[in-house]
Amino acid sequence: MDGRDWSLFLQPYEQAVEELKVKLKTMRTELKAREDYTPIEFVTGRVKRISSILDKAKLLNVSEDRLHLGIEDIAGIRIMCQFVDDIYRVASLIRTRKDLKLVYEKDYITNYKESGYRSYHMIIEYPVQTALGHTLILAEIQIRTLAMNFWATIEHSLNYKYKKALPEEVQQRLQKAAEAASQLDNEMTSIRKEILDAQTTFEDNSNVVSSILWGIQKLYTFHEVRLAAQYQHKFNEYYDIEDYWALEQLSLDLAAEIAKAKKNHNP
Ligand code: 0O2
Ligand code: 0O2
Repeated sequence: MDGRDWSLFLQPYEQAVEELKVKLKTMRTELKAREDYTPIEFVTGRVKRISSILDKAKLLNVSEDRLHLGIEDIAGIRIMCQFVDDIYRVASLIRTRKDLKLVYEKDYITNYKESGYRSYHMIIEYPVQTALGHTLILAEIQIRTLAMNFWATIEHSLNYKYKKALPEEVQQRLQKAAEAASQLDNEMTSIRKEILDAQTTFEDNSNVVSSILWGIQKLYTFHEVRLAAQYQHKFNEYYDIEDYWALEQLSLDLAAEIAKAKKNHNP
């Protein structure tokens, strides 16, 4: 090991992690305020421990004078999302930012690792202003769902405990558990889709109801009292049994009647 001043070497990484955490947490707050829903659940970050940096350098054959180039996750940011779709939304928001530069991306969701690991990784170049001037560092942003994070956190701690030599049988069970976590994510996505569809249907239904009631009012203004009463009667009948298909037809017929009445009224 050289006589490197580690606290000086790690300082820009510490600063980058702090800055990126603030920026991404702000993005979360901003999206929540603007859209009432945020694709970001929570953000964490860390600077890799010196022992972990040295272990990885040894594993990847990176010499000590090239750590800043060869180890891309000395600064690590992790973004947790509720749904898989949110991960891609967050990735595209990060891609458009002007305060960082994307170096490359790894989609370990579509191409999950043999271990079962799933996450979306973005390696970025980030400018840091230190007391000594401007410097560029590499950082890794991991984007994952809560289920992916649950799995990765436990798998990481088990691997740590067994010093990365997990018995074959345990590895297989972890692969199965990762599959189950992925199925959970898929199920949550489909439940969410159904809720969103139900919301749209609810809005469509209430639009049909208000358009019929407005139309009946309009018939009265054209003195089509009998017709208006007939439509009111049909509306009551369909509304009572919640037949929205019939209400939609009624709304179309009513629009045609109004057009006719308008013509008769102003020939
Ligand atoms: P917050 O917002 O800082 O309070 P190591 O395994 O040695 O590389 P270490 O030191 O064991 O990492 O990490 P630790 O202490 O388990 O976690 C520190 C924080 O960073 C945790 O969040 C982790 O969720 C997160 N984290 C850990 N490893 C990584 C990583 O490789 N990449 C990224 N991007 N984040 C990581 P806090 O403490 O709630 O965060
Ligand atoms: P730590 O302790 O979290 O910092 P590779 O050569 O493919 O093995 P590489 O090139 O370093 O890995 O990058 P990759 O594949 O993008 O992985 C970087 C980080 O992703 C890891 O950092 C982990 O945080 C996470 N990761 C990747 N694979 C797994 C896995 O199978 N299980 C878990 N729990 N996390 C994984 P480190 O430095 O390995 O670990």
